[in-house]
Amino acid sequence: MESGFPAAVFTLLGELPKETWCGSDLYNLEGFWYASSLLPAIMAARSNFRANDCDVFLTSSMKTGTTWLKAIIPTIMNPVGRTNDDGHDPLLKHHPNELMPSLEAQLFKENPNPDLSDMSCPRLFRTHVPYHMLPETVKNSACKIVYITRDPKDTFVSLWHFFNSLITAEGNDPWPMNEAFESFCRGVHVFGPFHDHVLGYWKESIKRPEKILFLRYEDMKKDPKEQLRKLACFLGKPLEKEEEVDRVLWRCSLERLKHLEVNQRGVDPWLGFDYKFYFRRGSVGDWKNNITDEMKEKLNRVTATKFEASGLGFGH
Ligand code: PAP
Repeated sequence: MESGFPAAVFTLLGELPKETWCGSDLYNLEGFWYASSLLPAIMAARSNFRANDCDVFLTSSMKTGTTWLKAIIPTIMNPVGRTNDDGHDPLLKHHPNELMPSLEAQLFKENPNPDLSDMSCPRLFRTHVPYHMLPETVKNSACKIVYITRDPKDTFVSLWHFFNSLITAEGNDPWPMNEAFESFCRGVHVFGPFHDHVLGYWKESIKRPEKILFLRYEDMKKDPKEQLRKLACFLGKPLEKEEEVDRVLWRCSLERLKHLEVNQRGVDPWLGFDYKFYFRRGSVGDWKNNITDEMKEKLNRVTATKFEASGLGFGH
């Protein structure tokens, strides 16, 4: 166990509901499931992180297109990203995870009170925690929150591929897809339930659209230029010229990032995951190649029930 975290955190872990998921333990705190390795950091960040008005937070449930935005947001915010100086593009040497550090998986993972004083404005962060679990100053300061979500069927398929790749790369047996699917439908998965996660941010984004920008992966794929312009305006960095829009999209494209050496050979130093597993097909409707009609119907029913009356929906 990490030193520096209050003993009460570890006592609490022992008292929380627990389920085994993909070979490890998840704990349920206030209705959401968390990996034991991240929960102390999540709780420390919630208590100790202080937001600045200039901060930008990228938030998401897992596997909804976060890595795309982890590349796009720093590219928009960083002056180098807006010039034609491709040689100094930070993405050449850094996986997008390194450009938008995670509160729980990086900054607070080893230390409940990290010194962030050397980070300059605008500070860029990401987190997978649900809305209610965000540090209070993130919710109440003027910092911006960008949320991305995706059709739950494609999210599930992406999640299964990612974790299945990780465990099989370590020589373990594949993760049975049926088992993963049943857990997902019950909301038992890391940072789940997916639908409650989406609803939390969706409701806030309706109340405070100037504070939270709610994006969908499908819209990004369908009309990336329009979505990029909307995002850039929201962040106060409008992209005026067509060529700037094209450059940002090219720099952050899956095809480009997937083939960069850093992403083919690198390993996430905080989580130990191969960077290559963050880049796969990146298509809309890949669930059709992976799940049965019966599974589709079941997950669509869960989605319809959960999102009923919310105004949220995903194509069937
Ligand atoms: P994370 O939650 O662990 O950060 P996240 O990036 O949200 O993962 O999800 C990975 C998905 O985004 C993958 O989808 P797939 O499994 O359906 O293929 C991955 O391919 C896709 N992805 C990663 N980078 C990009 C990108 N630059 N453009 C479009 N899609 C991307």
